[in-house]
Amino acid sequence: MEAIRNIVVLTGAGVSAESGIDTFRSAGGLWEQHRVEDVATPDAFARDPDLVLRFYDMRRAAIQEKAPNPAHEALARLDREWPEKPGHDLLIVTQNVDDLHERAGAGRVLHMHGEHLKAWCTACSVRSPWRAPLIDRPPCPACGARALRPDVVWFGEMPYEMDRIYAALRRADLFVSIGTSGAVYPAAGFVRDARALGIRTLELNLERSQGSAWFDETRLGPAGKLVPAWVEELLAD
Ligand code: BJW
Repeated sequence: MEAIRNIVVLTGAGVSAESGIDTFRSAGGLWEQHRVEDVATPDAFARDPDLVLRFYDMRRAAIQEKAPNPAHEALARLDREWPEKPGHDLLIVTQNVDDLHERAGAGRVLHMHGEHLKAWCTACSVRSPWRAPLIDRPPCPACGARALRPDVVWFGEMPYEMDRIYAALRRADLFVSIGTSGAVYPAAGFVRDARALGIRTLELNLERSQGSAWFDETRLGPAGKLVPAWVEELLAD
């Protein structure tokens, strides 16, 4: 087997589950009787902004009470110990909008679905660090307009930094998907993109994801156990 030099890791809500953050499709995927697909859309925000802002205010407050778990810590270890030099790299692409990868110490993290701890001004387009509620329509720190929205990617919007993700995939020789159901595109399609590029693919998840059949290998179990074991194995090689 050829040596691994370039790794793209994709993480989803399952990585943060053991930190006490609910996944999207657990408990029937409902929040106060609303499906995530009915709250996380530009149309929902236009129709009922208070409902959507309340949903995000609650989750922004909740993540600030949570701590990274052994899966985040193992990926931070990989980030520290995996060399960054020509022809050798790592990119952790996360669909998660929490900051637990960063709080565990990982640096090479790309938030393709945005971040809870940022607000985006729809008047001036500036994104500002944000920890407080948005429900009272606070002014934008940059322009003063009361036009802030959560800086997250809703259904129908373009995920962030897709060019950088596809460029990393083209260079990669290993694609690892951790704790994601494979229900939401374009992330759900990365495994097929990786296969088409001839990249080895590995899935670490509690149960088989929707795209499981596309992976060369699947390991089933909690991320807090599987990820430290996989990182140990990779660094020992
Ligand atoms: C554990 C565990 C433990 C539990 N250990 N594991 C028809 C067909 C195909 C596509 C479409 C379609 N109609 C519309 C679309 C496109 C749409 C889409 O995919 N819809 C689907 C519902 C079909 N996608 C979009 O609109 C995206 N934009 C787009 O496509 O733009 C056009 C484009 C074209 C071409 C290239 C590029 C772009 C935007 C998607 C935005 C998603 N936004 C959300 C909300 C973010 C803000 C917020 O947090 O509120 O992102 S939705 C939600 O789902 C969130 C997540 O990041 C995302 C993925 O969820 P994830 O992480 O997989 O969580 P779960 O809950 O689904 O799964 C958890 C997994 O963990 C499970 O498998 C568990 O078993 C496991 N697990 N505990 C390990 N302890």
